[in-house]
Amino acid sequence: MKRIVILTGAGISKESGLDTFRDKDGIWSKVRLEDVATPEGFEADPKRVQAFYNARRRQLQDPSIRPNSAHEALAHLERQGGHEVLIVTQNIDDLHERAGSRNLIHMHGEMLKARCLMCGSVLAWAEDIEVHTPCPACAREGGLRPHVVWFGEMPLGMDRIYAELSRADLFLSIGTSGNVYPAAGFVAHVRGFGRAHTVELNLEPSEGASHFAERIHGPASRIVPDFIARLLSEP
Ligand code: BJW
Repeated sequence: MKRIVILTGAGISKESGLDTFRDKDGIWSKVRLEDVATPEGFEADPKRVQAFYNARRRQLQDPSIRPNSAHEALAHLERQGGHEVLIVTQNIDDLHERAGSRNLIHMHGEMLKARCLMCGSVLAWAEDIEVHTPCPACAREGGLRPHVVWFGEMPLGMDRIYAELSRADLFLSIGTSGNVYPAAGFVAHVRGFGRAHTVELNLEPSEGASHFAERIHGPASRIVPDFIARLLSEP
């Protein structure tokens, strides 16, 4: 039985039809991250930020957007029960859940949740949020925002994530460019304990590729199922 921690990023959802951030045609080639992914951007123009997330929330709920074989392989690994599996995803989509993964931390939040800045409630949310949409919990207007983690904000679940990284036997990093901290530093944290095997599975070498003991490059829908099949066939 291995303790496996799996970090995922936008690349795992690319073949499901969701854009990555830093690829040539990615989200940051169309909008400035300072405008839509910082608390300062939200304060300056909440309407623009809400419109950006409203569009992505609607896209996520389009029937064409479905988990792909990489999400499914990770869910299969957890269901098999032979290993302790934790997925730490930077993604705000719900494709891991839809594939069947249950032990999951959304460190950058969730697109299908809203948070009220007035009363602190976190609510399931599938509709558009307008600037004056009242909070269903406290009825006040102007405080609802996407439940996502912007630059300069503290990612979620960090205590549990670092505890699990410290105990891991195997660390996989899938579909992430290694540009954004603290996630980009997880591999160094794991290696600091000197016991876990570390593997990068990405379309191309990431920023931090040299920190991984093993590197496998190609589309997630192919390399992740192959890797999981190999793992499950080990004695
Ligand atoms: C495929 C594929 C296929 C394509 N198959 N692969 C200097 C040093 C250290 C830290 C910092 C620093 N300066 C600033 C910081 C902190 C900052 C940071 O990291 N900045 C960097 C730019 C340097 N980080 C933060 O602010 C974080 N908070 C924090 O540090 O808190 C501590 C703290 C707080 C306050 C005060 C002091 C300390 C918060 C980061 C929040 C990130 N938020 C976003 C947007 C919100 C969610 C959303 O709208 O979706 O999260 S940014 C965006 O980047 C999103 C992602 O989750 C995140 C990571 O992107 P990801 O997943 O890696 O995507 P890409 O596009 O970059 O890469 C995709 C990869 O897939 C590529 O490699 C492709 O090749 C590959 N790929 N197709 C397999 N088919």
